[in-house]
Amino acid sequence: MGTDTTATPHVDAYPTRDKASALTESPRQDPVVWPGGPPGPLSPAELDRYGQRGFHTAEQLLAADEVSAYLDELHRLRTEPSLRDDERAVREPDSDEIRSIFAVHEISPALARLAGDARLVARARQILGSEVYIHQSRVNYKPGYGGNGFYWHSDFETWHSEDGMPRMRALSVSIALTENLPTNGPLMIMPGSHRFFVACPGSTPPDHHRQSLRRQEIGTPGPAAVRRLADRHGIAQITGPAGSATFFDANCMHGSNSNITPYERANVFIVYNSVENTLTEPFAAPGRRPEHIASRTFAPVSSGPSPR
Ligand code: 6CS
Ligand code: FE
Repeated sequence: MGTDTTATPHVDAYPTRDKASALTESPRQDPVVWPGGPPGPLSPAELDRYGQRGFHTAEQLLAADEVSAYLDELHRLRTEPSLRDDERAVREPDSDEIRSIFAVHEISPALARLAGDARLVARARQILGSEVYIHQSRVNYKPGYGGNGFYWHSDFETWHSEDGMPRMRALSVSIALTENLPTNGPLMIMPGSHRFFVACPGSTPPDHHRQSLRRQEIGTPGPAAVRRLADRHGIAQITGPAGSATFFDANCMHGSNSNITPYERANVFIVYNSVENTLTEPFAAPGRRPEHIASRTFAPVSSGPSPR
């Protein structure tokens, strides 16, 4: 099921980078919780709070035995010889350590089961108001003793610019497979920042992902915008026990610090996009990114066993 770009004009609702007339901040033009979705496990109050803050944490969504099995799989993948020179494995900018592995739901049958788990998919469908497909999956290893962080950014700004994602109708689920402490580089989100689109400076170089996934510069907001958002929204640290799952809107301003503690922070991220929001052509980049980063297979996820 492709996208006929001749029929639908390539309307850029969120100009940024070299398409932005000024480094402005503009109001979100899309719902956060989309209407028309199937019923699901989130209560009206939880949906309302997600709409306001841009994220929701389901504490200990996975049982301890599931966490242990998935963490073993992450450790296996990190040393898997066949991934050694695979472009889906992204290394740290200043070492040979693996920083992330993309398309893990295609590499690992165990992580494919996680990506199709009804406890995740049911919540995504409920929030996005439609069937969903997997736009991206990845493991972010943040080993102890110096695992690097991720500077402030909106995922949607990148997915819009570089992947051609038209509207804000996607979300990420960050599944903690180790305890996320205040000290070991947890995800930080500015609550409510998802309601504003921040245009970023610069223009996207060819094959930008080769740089941006190691240390992102283009596609990050300027210091004044970061200061304005932080002063207005504050910064929430997403901490919690292993097994917790945080659902966050594609446009949340978020980032994470490096991890110099001895306690690794290993999370799996699954990105669900609405089947009504499939990728077109990049809005501010010279070409498409590879499909292991931005899937162009738009078949709806068929979710697995019913939520526990
Ligand atoms: O470019 C991307 O798609 C990735 N970059 C970051 C920093 N977060 C989202 C995603 O993994
Ligand atoms: Fe991100």
